[in-house]
Amino acid sequence: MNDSNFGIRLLTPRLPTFSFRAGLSENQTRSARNIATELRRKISMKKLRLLSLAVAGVFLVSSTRAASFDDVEFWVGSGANRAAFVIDWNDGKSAESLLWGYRWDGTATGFDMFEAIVNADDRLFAHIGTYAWGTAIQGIGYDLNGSGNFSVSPALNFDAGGFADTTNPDDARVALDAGDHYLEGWDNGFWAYYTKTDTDAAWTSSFVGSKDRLLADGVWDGYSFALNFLSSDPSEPVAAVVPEPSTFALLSISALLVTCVRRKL
Ligand SMILES: [Ca+2]
Repeated sequence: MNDSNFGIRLLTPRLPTFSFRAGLSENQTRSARNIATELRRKISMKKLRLLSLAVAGVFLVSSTRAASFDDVEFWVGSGANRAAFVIDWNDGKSAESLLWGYRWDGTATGFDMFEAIVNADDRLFAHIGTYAWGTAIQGIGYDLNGSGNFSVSPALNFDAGGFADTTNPDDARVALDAGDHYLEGWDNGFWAYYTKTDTDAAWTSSFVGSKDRLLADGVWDGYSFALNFLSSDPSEPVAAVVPEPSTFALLSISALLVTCVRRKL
């Protein structure tokens, strides 16, 4: 690590480290400086917000309901351990924030959970970038209106699991269907990574990237899009739903059942 990176790390101790690893381009260095400036501003704003919350706290406690594991409808994986996973686009489209669940045995990282959920949910898409310093989550999309169609412009070739892996992030990339979620960040924003130890804990900005985050039973991971590098905790999510079987699939199953019954006769 060189001196300038070290300085940025000191200024931004709670931001994901993958933003600040070695080999930064000029744009990335500029982005990192922007983050540091915004963080200083954010800390002042955060103090004001905390003060407001403290004053209004007695009213907030009774009206705020946090989502729990019981709210999860879309579970991915199997095993004795459970983690909850939230994505908050902060884009004004309802629902902005969605919830999934992940089960596993043995060892799993935050990225394992992210990868498994994107692969399992046909409505969820991710644009990642594999760099010498690590993996960046550049863009995340969701077929919010459930049309069965999802694409972005400038185009990306998503694989069968819903992943595109390129080192060409573009802040201007949008979902072609205006009813869908898609946000990508590099120069003007980023997907902020949050974690919490259990349902009732407060969200905190992750100290590490998702590949270095070891999951434990009961934890929560969340991604919240930070436009202009102004990050905010993931807001209370709505459960992502498991897609209904399509009419075609139902007809195929019916035909199969009829065939089986006939063969028995
Ligand atoms: Ca759509």
